[in-house]
Amino acid sequence: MKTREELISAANYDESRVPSYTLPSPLDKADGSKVANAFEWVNFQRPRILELYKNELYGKLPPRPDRTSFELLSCREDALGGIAVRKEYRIHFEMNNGVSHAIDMLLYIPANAAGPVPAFLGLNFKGNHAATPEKDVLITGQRMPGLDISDESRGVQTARWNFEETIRRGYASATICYHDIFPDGPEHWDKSIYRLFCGNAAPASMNESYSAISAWAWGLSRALDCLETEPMVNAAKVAVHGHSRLGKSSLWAGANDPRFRLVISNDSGCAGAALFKRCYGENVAIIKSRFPHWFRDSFAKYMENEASMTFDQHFLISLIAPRPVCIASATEDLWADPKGEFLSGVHAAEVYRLFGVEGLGTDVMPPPDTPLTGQVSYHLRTGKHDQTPQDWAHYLDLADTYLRTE
Ligand code: GTR
Repeated sequence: MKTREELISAANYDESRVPSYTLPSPLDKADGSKVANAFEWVNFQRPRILELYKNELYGKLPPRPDRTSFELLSCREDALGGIAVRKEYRIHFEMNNGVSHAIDMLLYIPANAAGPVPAFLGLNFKGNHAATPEKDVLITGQRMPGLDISDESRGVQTARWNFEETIRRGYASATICYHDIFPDGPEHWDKSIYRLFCGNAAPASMNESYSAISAWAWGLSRALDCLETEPMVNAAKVAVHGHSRLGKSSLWAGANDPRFRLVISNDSGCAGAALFKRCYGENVAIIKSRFPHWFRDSFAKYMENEASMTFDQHFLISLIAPRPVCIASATEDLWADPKGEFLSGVHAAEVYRLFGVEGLGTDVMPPPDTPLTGQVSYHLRTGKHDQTPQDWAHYLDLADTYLRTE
């Protein structure tokens, strides 16, 4: 086996060196026949593929805790210069074994809303306080050793969150720091929500069946539970979104929890929207050796062995059908393989068609900055690996289409 550094320096960025591969179809059944209709998909094939993903890639999702409660920690009626109501919720999890865990959610809601509004929900990398320009938001992310939670870290990711524009367009927007659910490191199982289920000290051996990505997806569903209790939010109209590793998590959350009405993957790359079998940019050997805890241990068998996979990431996109899904890439983000991200949308079409829904409607990649809008949508932004106001403009347009109608 090559070292991690050797694997990274051998990553392929040359389209002519993409290995030839045959993509399996999500409609192929174990007995060799094909899924014929939406009924068969929903009742037999979809559960089988979801199980396959739990076994081969992301692991299981933990159950709901014994008790969950929502504490309103703060409410400001004059947030973001008066355009928003700002709430901070603490979501408490308690178990009969005495273990508890809590995560804090920051929520902005348009101040002038006439009734419950649709919402965006996503995890953040650096703490709720880093996502907002407002300096009096609670510091979060403390569970992650070494994360900068000083006052200097306030507001450093404001551009990535774009709260003001989202509010102006009539949407609520909520976020939680992902480290509060599972601090992002292979040695942090015992600080993660998995403690709840293990009488406090979750051992790293849990990686045999579970993963950090499953914990983050689980956390998104628990945040949605909280939004369901918030009278100013229409929790039946929530878009789950995420950037990069958090885009992998939003796809997995959308696959598991059908309450998410729109699922957005921003530059999610390898083990997100990108096809594994292209082996372009980041690949299984690189990602599993750098971030072993993101996936269950059994995923290691595909290191330098993508050809043996009986599935690829268009299966993951298919698990979201027929709900709208958006795949976004950036031109300079070759590590994430924009073309591979696009192709998983293309190849999910046969499942969307079972529901009478046209997928991407083309297999030709659009030029940069000309989004394809549809129930499966694709957007290639000029620029780097990031989630920018330009990406948000596209997501807000999609929300106007898919979260405003019945
Ligand atoms: C990288 C990783 C990517 C992506 C990214 C991120 O180091 O290789 O798969 O997840 O991190 O999350 O920013």
